[in-house]
Amino acid sequence: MAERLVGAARHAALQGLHGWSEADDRDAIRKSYHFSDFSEAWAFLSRIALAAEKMDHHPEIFNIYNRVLIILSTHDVEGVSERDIRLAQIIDELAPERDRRPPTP
Ligand code: H2B
Repeated sequence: MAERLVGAARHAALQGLHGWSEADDRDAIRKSYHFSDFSEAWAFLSRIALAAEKMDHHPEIFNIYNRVLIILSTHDVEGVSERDIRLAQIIDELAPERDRRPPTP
């Protein structure tokens, strides 16, 4: 059974991630990505899907064309657990360079 991450352990876990932030409206973490087109965005999502199935932990995914928003939480604890941190790390490894918007000219 997962445990909800709180206090110092939660702080340390979030510090170890790259570009993830706390959701405003609930206990969850979120990160947005920006790709060059829909095809690249969907390839990323396909890889996330395989990783999520493998660990039996599934992100909330929102996609508009080349933009992707991922939200992670653990239903059982109604909050963030180590499982979310692990999946966030895996997702970061899948697209390390794609988490920022390209600079505007
Ligand atoms: N995904 C997420 N994000 N949170 C969960 O608590 C969760 C999940 N639970 N995927 C899993 C599946 C659970 O429902 C199954 C029964 O293992």
